[in-house]
Amino acid sequence: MWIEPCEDTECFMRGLIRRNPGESEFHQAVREFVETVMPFVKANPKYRESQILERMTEPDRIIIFRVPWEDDNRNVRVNRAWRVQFNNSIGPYKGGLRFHPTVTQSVLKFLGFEQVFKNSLTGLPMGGAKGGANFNPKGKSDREIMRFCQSMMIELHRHVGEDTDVPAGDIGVGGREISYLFGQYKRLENRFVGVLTGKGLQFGGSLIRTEATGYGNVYFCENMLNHAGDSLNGKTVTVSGSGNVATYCVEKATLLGANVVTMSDSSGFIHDPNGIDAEKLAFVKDLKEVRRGRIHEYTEKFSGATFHQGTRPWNVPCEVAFPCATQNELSADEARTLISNGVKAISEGANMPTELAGVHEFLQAGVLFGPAKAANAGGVAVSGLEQSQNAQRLSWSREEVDQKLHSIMKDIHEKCVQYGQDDGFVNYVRGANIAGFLKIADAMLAYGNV
Ligand code: NDP
Ligand code: 2IT
Repeated sequence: MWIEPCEDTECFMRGLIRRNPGESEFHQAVREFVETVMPFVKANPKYRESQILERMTEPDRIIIFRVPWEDDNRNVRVNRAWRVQFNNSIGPYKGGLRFHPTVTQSVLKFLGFEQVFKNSLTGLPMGGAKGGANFNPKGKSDREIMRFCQSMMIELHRHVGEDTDVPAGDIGVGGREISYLFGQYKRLENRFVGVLTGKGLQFGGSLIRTEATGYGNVYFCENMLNHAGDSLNGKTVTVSGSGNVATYCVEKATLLGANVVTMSDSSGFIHDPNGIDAEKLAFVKDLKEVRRGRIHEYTEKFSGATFHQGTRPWNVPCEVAFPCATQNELSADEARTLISNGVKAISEGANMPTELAGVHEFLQAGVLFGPAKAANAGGVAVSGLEQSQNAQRLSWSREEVDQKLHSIMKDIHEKCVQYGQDDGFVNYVRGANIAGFLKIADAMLAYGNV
């Protein structure tokens, strides 16, 4: 008997939810994808009849393990860690590690799923994965972080490798954590290879990797605005977050002539109508990276700025918004507020920061909306360039890497336009999803029933 594959999103989602109960973030990421890709699959029998969407939404494997470690008071502590190896059709698994108390299997599955198509869009040979632990790095000493990373790598090293799976940073995992993880991998394997990206410059890291996600997001946004006959120059801009992605997004937007007026952390946001210039941003970098302080301290240093506890920056009028903190940090109500305040473009630095109903609001209102898998692909793209440099045992100059990042973001923009153009309006969500899908789907079909 021939089993008819689902031909509409609701039918498909019923099955997915039944197979993955309770995983709301994963359901959300898949729904956003399937809404735009299903009509394309339906129109192309080779994809539909091979159950390609059913296969693509099932990870290759998930590794779950215990991470025991000792805190500074010699208490034994235990966390849970995962590596979701989602799809390696077009290259070794690649994607970040997140350390945050909200990490669950659902969160890592949504991130791994997005990573597959994001990596495909970069044009580089990278499969998709994500990992992390429900470990809270806040308030931990450097030595506690070191012990945690070393313990995590004792298990993780069996599952990763330069041609197998190459992790990198994400929320709560930056240069310090990557260094501890890399050092431990090297001890365990007695091999010096590019098994992680985002490494220190002394041991195989790439110039511009630290800046790449934030810079790439701004390049993508500038591409969207230029395509619509506009630019960032002179625009009032809001940014959320004050971590790696937010910091370099603020830096590049300011360099392109924008006036960035907000940054945030999980306790609230600061509003500085005079703009967060290079000097103020240097203060934020030191505050968050070195002193590991809170964003409200900004207002003690710079007069004219205000702190808004427990709220997000989306009620501040702006022409361009860059959500760069975390998933679901911009609701449908906040989307409507941004639209009524005249927002022209949204470019997602974080992964899935906009609730799905908010995405629909922006698209209906004709706002330029750069979805995460396109807009924040610059980070993993430069990770891919770090892998190439490691494989060659060479280091490229800052200018060379930045120029490559520029052209990758431009190519991604062009792919989105190619598949998302609709009577003059570009639906970047559809464009990114279909362009990302095609390369993976064609590889999977070539491999047969995998
Ligand atoms: P960081 O850890 O450097 O910074 C995270 C920032 O977001 C901090 O300001 C943090 O505030 C805030 N934040 C984190 N969780 C929450 C939460 N639950 N509610 C409110 N605020 C929160 O991470 P990154 O800058 O690296 O990552 C930010 C986003 O960008 C994530 O969605 C990540 O997946 C995505 N991304 C990162 C890439 C990279 O290369 N690093 C590449 C592509 C995407 P606080 O200090 O209070 O915790
Ligand atoms: O979400 C992401 O793309 C990242 N956290 C970066 C992944 C990477 O491998 O550089």
